[in-house]
Order: sequence, then structure tokens, then C-alpha cells
Amino acid sequence: MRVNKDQFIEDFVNKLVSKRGKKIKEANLLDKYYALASLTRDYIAEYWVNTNERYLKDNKKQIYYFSMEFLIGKLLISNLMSLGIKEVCEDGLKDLGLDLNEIAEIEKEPGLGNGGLGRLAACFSDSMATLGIPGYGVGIRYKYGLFQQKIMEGYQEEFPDQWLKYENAWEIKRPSESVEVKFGGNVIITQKDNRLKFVHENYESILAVPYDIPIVGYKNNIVNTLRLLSAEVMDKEFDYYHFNKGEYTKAFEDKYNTEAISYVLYPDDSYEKGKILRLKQEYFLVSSGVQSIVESFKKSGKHLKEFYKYVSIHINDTHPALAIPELIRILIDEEGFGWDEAWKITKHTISYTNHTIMAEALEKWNVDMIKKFLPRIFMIIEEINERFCKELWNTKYNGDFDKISEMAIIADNQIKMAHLAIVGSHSINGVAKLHTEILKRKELKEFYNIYPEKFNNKTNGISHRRWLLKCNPKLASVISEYIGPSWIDSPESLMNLLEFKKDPCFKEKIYKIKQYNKNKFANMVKEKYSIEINPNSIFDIQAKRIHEYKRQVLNVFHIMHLYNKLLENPNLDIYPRTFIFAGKAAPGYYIAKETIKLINSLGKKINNDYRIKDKLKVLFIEDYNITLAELLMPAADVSEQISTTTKEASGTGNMKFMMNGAITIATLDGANIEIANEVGEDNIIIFGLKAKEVLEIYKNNTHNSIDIYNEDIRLKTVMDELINGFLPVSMDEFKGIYDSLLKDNDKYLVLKDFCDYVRAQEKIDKLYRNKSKWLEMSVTNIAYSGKFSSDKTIEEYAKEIWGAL
Ligand code: GLS
Repeated sequence: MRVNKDQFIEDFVNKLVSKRGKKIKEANLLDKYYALASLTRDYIAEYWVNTNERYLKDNKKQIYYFSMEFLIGKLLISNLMSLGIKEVCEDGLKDLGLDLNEIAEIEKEPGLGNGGLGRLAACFSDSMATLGIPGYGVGIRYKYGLFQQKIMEGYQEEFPDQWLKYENAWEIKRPSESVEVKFGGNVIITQKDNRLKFVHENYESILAVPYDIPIVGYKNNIVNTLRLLSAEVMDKEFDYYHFNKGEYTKAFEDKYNTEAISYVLYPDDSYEKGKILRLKQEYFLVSSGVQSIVESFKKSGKHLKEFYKYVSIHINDTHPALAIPELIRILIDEEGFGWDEAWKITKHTISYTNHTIMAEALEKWNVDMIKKFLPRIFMIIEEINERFCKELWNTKYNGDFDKISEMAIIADNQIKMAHLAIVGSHSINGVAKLHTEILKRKELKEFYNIYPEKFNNKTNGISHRRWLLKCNPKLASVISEYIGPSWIDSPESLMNLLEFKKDPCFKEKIYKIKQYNKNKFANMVKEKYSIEINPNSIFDIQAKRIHEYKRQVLNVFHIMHLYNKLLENPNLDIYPRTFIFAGKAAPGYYIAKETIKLINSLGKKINNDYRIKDKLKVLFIEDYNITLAELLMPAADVSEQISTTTKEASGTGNMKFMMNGAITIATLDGANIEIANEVGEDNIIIFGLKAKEVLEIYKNNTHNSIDIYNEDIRLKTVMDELINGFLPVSMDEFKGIYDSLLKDNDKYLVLKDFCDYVRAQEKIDKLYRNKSKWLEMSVTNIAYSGKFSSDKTIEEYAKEIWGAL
């Protein structure tokens, strides 16, 4: 868009008056933020309206991306960048004596996601808008988002994240487009004109109220929509009878029970527990979403028979898989379709991404629960199951009861959502090559055998606009100086940087930018935690959810081992290193929470030990979120991607670090494999067991952690230090971690990979000393990172799954 500085200044000053009732002199930072955000939204509005109008006219396929999580991060700066007016605003504000970055910092980040899955949904939304694909995100407007993490005495404590305490400057509430969602009750079946009729009675109604957030395409005048739904009572705000009797809690009971549906995001990553509220959230999302889509499709005048030709509904993991029976319900009960046609339309409309093979994360719902809360939906799932089992019986598995019950959607009083998602959709994809292969050959092998055409791979990607252009502006500008700005539109042309990987002048610039970003990070640490870190040390970062399979403990063991070596010989030549951790643990995940305590206890011991002469520092930065990630990625020298091979479906942090020039130390897991294939073995440090070996160990149970413990004295020492008073905690504090590794035979193979990890880390120590070589590796990583832009991934989804390009 076009706005000049004078016009902007005038608009801003007026907005401050109209929106906040203040002049610049009296306005505080919050006033300035809301005025600027609101003005930016005004600028966006024109393009938003035009885009919607164009989409209606164009007759193009509309993509609805259903996700329980969207981690969109702060929006002010990124929206200004996408509109192409960031510099003008910055200048205008400067003339008024204001600083854009200071104003932008006050924005509250919507914490509507746990980790990779939620951030992926946000990167995909960004890419769809930028590629001009009519894509809508559909999610829940959790009032409190994910919890806020504070570290107290080394432990994680959780607090409600009050991101909506003040208003959300970006959203538009659309109460007139609210939809009724029905829970509970019973279904009456009648017969009329030879057709069964299903009437849902005695249900409880909840209103789904949409809030729309603009998703601004990068400098292309396109603005897509992220629709977040909030639960409200249908009509009665409170009960007068109880209110008048002074029974206030009772009077508002219904209201709070209803609104609770959109209060909190379940704080589990790759881990489900089958709670009623979560089930209600999932149905609330899909029912309101699918109802609105059908309504708006009908307004276009086309026949619902053609629905799937104009609409794709993508489900982000199985969480929104109830979209399948819900669409069938609407088509049959409300639109009068017969089963066969409703089934065909639904299957062709829906596609599904699987994001994990962790058994505990594969959603299963208790039959009685679904029957009680979603009686009609249950009937439809039952019907799908019966027809599917019959199909198996009649085609491939005649008489094979075991096979059929293994593949059934309903078995052992449980509904298996992954099975429902596969049977009821036309496409299922994994998120990295290895992950997809494991789905095909192992986890979902039986389904691959009967539906090979449904399975495909779509390796994850990240938005290079947020993860380079926005978060590392100095690096972005040097890149443009050398290869021109074309990489912003076609990120694969970052490859042109390879030409400069040996250019000393270019490399020095890259070095200086990294130092600048490290200093910035070190200053934040000093200010917030009063800890001095050495910006000339190696910044070695592991930032992600805390989970046993991600193996933060392996990282800790290596640090303890280095520390032990230094205690033995304080003059040992170790390149100074700062180990930085960040990430949240699910509140009910004991070992993960103990891992945080372990990192902090180790930090306490090491950071205060003058004997090791500041060669090692260990930090845990609290409350990891998108905003913190934007500071961390540009400051990293080393990226830790050390999951147990086969367990990390893809990873996306690995791509963000690489794009900012960090060198990855990694197992050959998830997308690490594809990163390694791109950059070549000289530009990534690989260690650990290969997928085949891990699968072999799991299959034949050939692994004994006690043997490894006894054989490797370094490991034995470190392990013993967990429980012998070496750390500043009570001796049994880390008994849980210790036992999981020895008594429970180390499910995630930490001990098995320790030796090779130490070797790999020694390699890093050596390589970093060779500045020229290190920078060459760093440039190579940046150059190949364009291959992992989510624009490319979304193009593949659009062409190969949605048929939308
Ligand atoms: C996850 C996987 O664990 C990640 O490896 C993956 O990158 C991400 C996006 O596909 O999905 N699955 C999950 O449940 N949470 C994730 O972050």
C-alpha cells in the first residue's frame, strides 16, 4: 500500500484521539500501541474487503485449515512489513519522538498453541495469503491460551496467560455470524417417504461466536482470514431466580460452564488424555466451522453436490477429525442427502495431516462419552465403522477377524480418531520423509496396504518472512545486498549465497551480525536474570517443548561431563560455551518438569563455580514463545536437534535455526535428514543411532541400559551425580530421571547415544575455532534454508492435496 510520512503522522495523531481520547503528550505506551495497531488494521481493511469480494467472484477452491492451535506471534511489525509501510511508519514515529520497536514490544502474543504443530498452522496461513490461495484458518479463541511459565526455585510454575486482558487490536467480532452447537440430548428416528429422519432433542446449546483476524499477504494486497471461535451462552446470561436469592455462583453457573469451552488450550504436546472438555472443544470447533462453511457455500448458489470441487477442509492432526461425521450429519439430516452421496462429498472434501507416531498421542475417545455428548455424531461414526469393516470383509480380509478388529474405527469401547481420519478423507500425509515412511511401513501399514493412493509426504516448512526477514533484519539486509531482494519472493534463490561462501568480506559481515544478535541476547539475559554471559562463547541452544524423546537430558549429561573434565583439569582447553535451554513442560508431565529443575540446578552449580573460569554457563530462559524464539534463533551458533531417531515427526525449529546461520548437531531424525541431504555432511554434525537400528532395538528388545552405564565410566559418573548430592538439591530429587534411565531401561536411548554425542560435540568445539570454516558452514546453511520455506510446502499441499493451484 502507499502512504507517505506526513499522511501517516496525521492518521496516527488522529487515531490516538479517536481511539484513546488522548494527544501524544498524554499518551502512554499502551495508548500508542493501540492507536498504531488500530490504524494498521484500518489500512488492512480495504484489502481485506477486496480480497473477500474477489474470492467470492473468482469461483476458486476455498481451503479451510482446521486446527486446535495457531501460534501466530505478535502481529504489528509483521503486518506493517507485509503492507510495505514499516519504514514509513518508523520514520513518522521518529519525527514524533517515538520508537516503533518500543511500541511493538508491548503487544501481547496470543499463546494459542503448544509448539510446532501450532506454529506450523501460522506459517501455513502466512504462506497461503502470500501465495494468494483462498485459505481460511479455523481455530479457537482461547481466553487464556497456553499457560505462562515462571521458574521458581528452579521449578516450572504455571500461571494463566492473560493475553486478552486488554483488547485484541486485530480481531473483529462477528456476532451476527454466530452458530449454534448442540451437545447431549437424544436422537429420535422417524420414517417418512421411505427415508429415515433423525431429530436431535433435549440438547444443550452453545453459541460459537466468530472473531476474525486478518492474515496479511506479503506486499500483494491480499488479506486472508483466521477465524477464531469463542463459546458463549445462547440467551440466558444468568439465572434471575438464583440471583435474587443472593446465590450468585449458582446464578452464573451455566454461563461459566459454557464459556469454559474456550477458556484454556490443553497444555499437552504430542500427548492426549481424553478429557470431556477437550472433546467438547474439538466438536465445538468443527461443528461451528463446518456449519458456517456449508451456509456460505449455499449462498454462492452452487449445488451442494459440487461442494468438494469448491471446498477443501484440511484437518491439522486428528483433533478436528469430527469434521467428518459433522459434514455427513449436515448433508444427511439437514440437506436431505442419502448416505452414499454424503459420504462421497465428505471424503473428497477432507484431508488429514498426521504429526506424530507417539502412541500416547494417538487420540482415542471412549464410546460412552461420545454417545452421551454427541449422540448423533456417534451414530454416524458407527455407520462409517460398520461399512468400513464390511468393505474389509468383502475385499481383502474375508474371515480375518483379528485384522478387521485391529483396523476398525471402533474397538474395545474406543473410537480411534486416526482410523476415522484415514477412512473418511482422501489424503493423509506425514510431515517429513522418514515420518511418512514410518507411517506407511509401520504405524499405519495396514491402511497403506488398502489405500496406498491416499498416503503422501509433505515435509514441513517455515515462513522465511517471519524467521529471517522479520526476526533478523540485519542478516536479511546483507543477504539482499549480495544477491538482491529476489529471495524474499522466491526463497530458493538464497542458494545464490553459495557464491559468497568463501568471500572473506561477506563472511566477516555475517560474523558481525551474529555477534550483534548475540550481544542483544546477552543484554536481555543480563537485564532480566542478572546473569553475565560471554557473547564470545559458543551459544549452544536447545529450544523446544521439554519431552523425554527430545532428550534435553542427553544435552545435560554432556554438559555435566564437560564440567567433570574441567574440575579434573581447570586448564583444559575447552572453547567457552553458553548452553541455553528454553521450553515448557506439560503441567502433568513429571519427568519433563524434573528435567527443568535439573537444568536449573546444574546452572546454579556451574554458573557459580569460579574454578572453571567461566568456560561453561547454563541458562534456562523462562516462558518460551514465538517472541522469545525470534530473539533466540538469530543469536544461535549451535542448534540442538537431538531427539531419539524415529520419534520427532519433523521438527521446524531445526529449519529456523539453520535459516539464521546456526550449525545443527543432530540425529538423523525427522526433517534433520532432509536438512543434512541439502547442506551435505560437512555442514551439519550428525551423530547417534540410525532409524533402522532404533527400530531393531525396539522390536527385539536388545538394549540394556545398565550394561552401558557400567561400561562407560564418564556416563556412570554423570549418572551417579544425579543422586549422590553432587547437585544442590536433595539426593532423591532426580531419582525419577535416574530410574527412567536405568530401572526402566532408558526408553529414549539416551545412554546408547551418549558416547557418539560427546564425540560430535568435540567436533563442534574444534570446528568453531576455525572461524573461516565455521562461517562457510553457516553461509551454506542459510543458502539451503530456502528449500524449507513454507511457501514451497503450501504450494505442494495446494497442488497435490487440495487441487487448488
Ligand atoms: C508435532 C511434531 O512433534 C513435530 O515434530 C512437528 O514438526 C510438528 C509439526 O508437524 O508436529 N506433533 C505434535 O503433536 N506437536 C508437534 O510439534
